[in-house]
Amino acid sequence: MLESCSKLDVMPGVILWPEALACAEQEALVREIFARVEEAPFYRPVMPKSGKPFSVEETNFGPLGWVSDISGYRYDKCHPVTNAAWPPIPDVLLALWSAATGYPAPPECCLVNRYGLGARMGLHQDRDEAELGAPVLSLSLGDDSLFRIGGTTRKGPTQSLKLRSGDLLMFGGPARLAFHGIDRVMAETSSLIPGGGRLNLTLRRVTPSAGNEKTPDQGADRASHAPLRAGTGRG
Ligand code: MD3
Ligand code: FE
Repeated sequence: MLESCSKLDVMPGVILWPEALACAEQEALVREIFARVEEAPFYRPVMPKSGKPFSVEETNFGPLGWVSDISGYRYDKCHPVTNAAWPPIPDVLLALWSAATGYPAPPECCLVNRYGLGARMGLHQDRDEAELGAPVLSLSLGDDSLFRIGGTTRKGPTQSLKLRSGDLLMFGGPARLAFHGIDRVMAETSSLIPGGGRLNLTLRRVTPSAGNEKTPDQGADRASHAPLRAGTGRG
């Protein structure tokens, strides 16, 4: 997987594989996603404290799901509406994770964001994961979108990148704590998703893998495996 896909260095720590999944693979994955959504429906999270609703709807696959409610952000084993365990992560995504990241343990969370008309995601950092040494892997499906990424502080320059259906992005090393967001989605640029719009799937390692934990003696150095191993042997 990914062997036949060209790879672009976007900025330090960010690698893009344009069209990592072919059209038929995207269609098959969308069917798998919507089968899982039957048991883990999309819901609209709210912001901590303010209770303001997100413009995206979300669900998760895998042993842990990222959730947001009035009390805060956290990873949870259960869907907040059904209270059921999240469905498993589709195999094709597990294969992309190991091919792209080389991380020695599987992702624990696949957060699914659904962007309908006018949905966006403001600039933010992803730092709710205890394991910040693992990269985050993002797959875009459906309508094109305008993605923005900056540095590790909220102010400062940003770069914009158009993301198309099937594009795979990896964020590791110096980019793992970069501020990023989705400025807009270009409506009706793809017919992949039933009902239109865009899906983004992010694969995350939440807890350190065995042998990669920090101990009092062995601090951050040992916890960080080579974050961009996917860079070896391809492209
Ligand atoms: C850079 N999602 O779910 S994907 C998110 O398209 C999120 O739905 C956006 O930001 C989306 O948190 C952007 C690209 C992305 C995802 C996670 C990252 C970039 C990242 C984590 C760390 C650094
Ligand atoms: Fe994010």
